[in-house]
Amino acid sequence: MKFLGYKDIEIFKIIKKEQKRQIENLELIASENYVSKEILKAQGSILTNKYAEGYPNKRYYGGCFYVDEAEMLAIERVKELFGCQFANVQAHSGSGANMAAYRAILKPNDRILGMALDHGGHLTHGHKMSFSGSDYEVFSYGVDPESHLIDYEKLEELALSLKPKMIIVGASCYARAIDFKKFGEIAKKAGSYLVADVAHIAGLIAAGLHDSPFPYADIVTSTTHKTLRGPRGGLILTNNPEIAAEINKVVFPGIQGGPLMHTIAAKAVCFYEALQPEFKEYQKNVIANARILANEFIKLGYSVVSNGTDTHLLSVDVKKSLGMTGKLAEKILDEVNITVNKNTVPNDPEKPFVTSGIRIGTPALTTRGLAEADFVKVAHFIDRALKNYKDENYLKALKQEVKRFAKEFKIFN
Ligand code: DSN
Repeated sequence: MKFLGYKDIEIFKIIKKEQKRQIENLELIASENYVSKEILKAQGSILTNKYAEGYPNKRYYGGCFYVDEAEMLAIERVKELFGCQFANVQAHSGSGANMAAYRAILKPNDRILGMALDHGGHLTHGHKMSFSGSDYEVFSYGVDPESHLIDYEKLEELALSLKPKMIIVGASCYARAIDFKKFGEIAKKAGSYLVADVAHIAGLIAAGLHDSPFPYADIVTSTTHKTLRGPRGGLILTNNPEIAAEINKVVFPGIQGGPLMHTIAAKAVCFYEALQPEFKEYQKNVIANARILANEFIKLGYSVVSNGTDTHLLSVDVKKSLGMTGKLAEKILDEVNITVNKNTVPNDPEKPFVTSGIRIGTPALTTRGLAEADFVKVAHFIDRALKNYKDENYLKALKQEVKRFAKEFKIFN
């Protein structure tokens, strides 16, 4: 392939290789997706040239009329999507959105209660290696060791005895529906703010297929690139005007400078797409496909965390099932063009870089048009790779089989 007209051939060759990988691999990372051509176009647009520190109609730069229109459109659309009154769409990422949410309602060293990382929580929910673990006094809740469901009774006990200033609900590896109403009741009894980080399930909520954290949460944060299928970025929502004003101050000038206007325009396209009826059909398929995948793994004798899923992801305990680590399973699957990530399982004896499990999500492949019968095939590809990994020739042949299968599905439809 010649790169006619390109000066920086090195980087465009790398992009081409990544494009090939995305076409020839089965992408099962639960937090990834394939965006539409229109989102790519907005993200790659000349809006990247514009500085716009501040907010629409209150900027520190001239020439912001058109980017103001883009940001206001993004705000109106996301408010409609999640049924709330205030939105900040400038957060560059989910972690930044969480930092802004916390700073809007907490002071340094305030007490917070979040889900433990090895139970499915997120680094920014109080892990000691993240800003959240060093800026605040952190306690954690988790899941029941048998059912792997959030232990609401224990959570309530902890909340009532600790009286944290904030409880954070949300997870990056929890396959079951979250009871936001119950979290709201517990937070109210404990006198705590409730922040919901819905990054993983935002698309399901937007489609009405998972309960909304509103009206229970004081603040809702999310990324825009997972089930929501938008550009890489963050957002923050609330119904409280005082908290909204604080959030805006914390995002800019508190922790960020100029907003990424090209990304904000791409977020507006994402919210437009998520408001269309087809988006609900897509999310229904995401859940149906995750269910079929979980059932197939159970039929094949695997130990699936929480014994199934209500969402877009599932977690397979490969240590319990096959005696191998999540790290090894991820590597074997990489060799046959199947992309997953190693992930801790509840009370994992292994470190987060090794783990006993793999996390598998259906958003990206559902976007490519795989249906339930295709996901049964995907489960069998994974099973065959993990059970035959010592046979190099077997893996080589399987890789070709997976590649042929993947190429049947376009990344743009
Ligand atoms: N890294 C994201 C995920 O994969 O779930 C969470 O930030």
